[in-house]
Amino acid sequence: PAPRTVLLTGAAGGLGTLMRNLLPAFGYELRLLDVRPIEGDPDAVTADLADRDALREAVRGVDAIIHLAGISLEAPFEKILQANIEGTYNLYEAAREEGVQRIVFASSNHAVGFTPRPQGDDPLIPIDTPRRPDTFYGLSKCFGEDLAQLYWDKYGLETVSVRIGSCFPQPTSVRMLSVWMSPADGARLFHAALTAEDVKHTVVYGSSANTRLWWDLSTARALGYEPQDDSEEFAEKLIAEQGELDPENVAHAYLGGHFVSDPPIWPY
Ligand code: NAI
Ligand code: 15L
Repeated sequence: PAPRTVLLTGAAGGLGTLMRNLLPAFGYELRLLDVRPIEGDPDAVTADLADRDALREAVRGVDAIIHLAGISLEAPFEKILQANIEGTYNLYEAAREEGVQRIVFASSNHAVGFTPRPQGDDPLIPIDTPRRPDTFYGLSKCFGEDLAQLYWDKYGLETVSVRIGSCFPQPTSVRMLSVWMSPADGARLFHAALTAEDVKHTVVYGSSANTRLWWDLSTARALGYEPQDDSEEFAEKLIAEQGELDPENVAHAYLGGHFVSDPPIWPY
């Protein structure tokens, strides 16, 4: 049967807020979790991914989990280790112990961020391109994908790992014209990932049907995902403001954009 009750971790964040507004229309009952309190939902769970007892209670009885919680940008390794690596492990253990059948894992394009972006007539980047994380953050997403594979092979717990591009209300850079996923397409993709049959561990790129797309959406489409949006309507304005991507600029040369070259700035 299709999942109905879904735990949404990271529900207070940017993507979590978009999804908690969009996913109920697909028929889901969401249980929300975040380390930050969520106003307006008295049933929301305020808990850290480090709190194993709280996770076990939060996953009990849900049909599936959308796992968004964690640090979403580069940060010191120790912080990434705790929130993204140990935190994701703790969540998978809780899911295994409580018999949850499926997780949709928010991976990231930064798991393959050091892959040169296609230029000219280059082919789209396939889903099985070697992983080339561009940050400790991207490395933690590689860990999450491998953890998902292990829990499928060993325990039969299914995951769809979504290497999200940039999911924001609108694209705000020329790079995002290639990697943008509209919130509406994000909800469509999460719905497909929750309902497709027999996914085992499937890895997909998450973006809209952008004219300037850099990667291959076929594994996402195989789940039943049909993107409806294209960033091209924003292209003229963004290119007028920012110029075309410069192949000589290292921050424009790879899938991960400026993540490959940013000096370490630690926001946390
Ligand atoms: P965000 O930073 O706005 O939200 C993350 C949420 O996780 C925050 O509300 C934060 O309080 C919570 N969180 C952090 N550490 C936690 C912990 N130890 N325990 C419980 N909650 C914790 O990030 P955003 O943009 O909403 O991204 C959500 C997920 O999607 C992240 O895993 C991110 O890596 C991934 N992603 C997002 C992309 C995007 O375009 N928004 C692109 C690629 C991946
Ligand atoms: C990510 O993984 C980040 O979580 C998000 O904030 C964006 O920076 C996105 O990648 C991106 O590559 O634009």
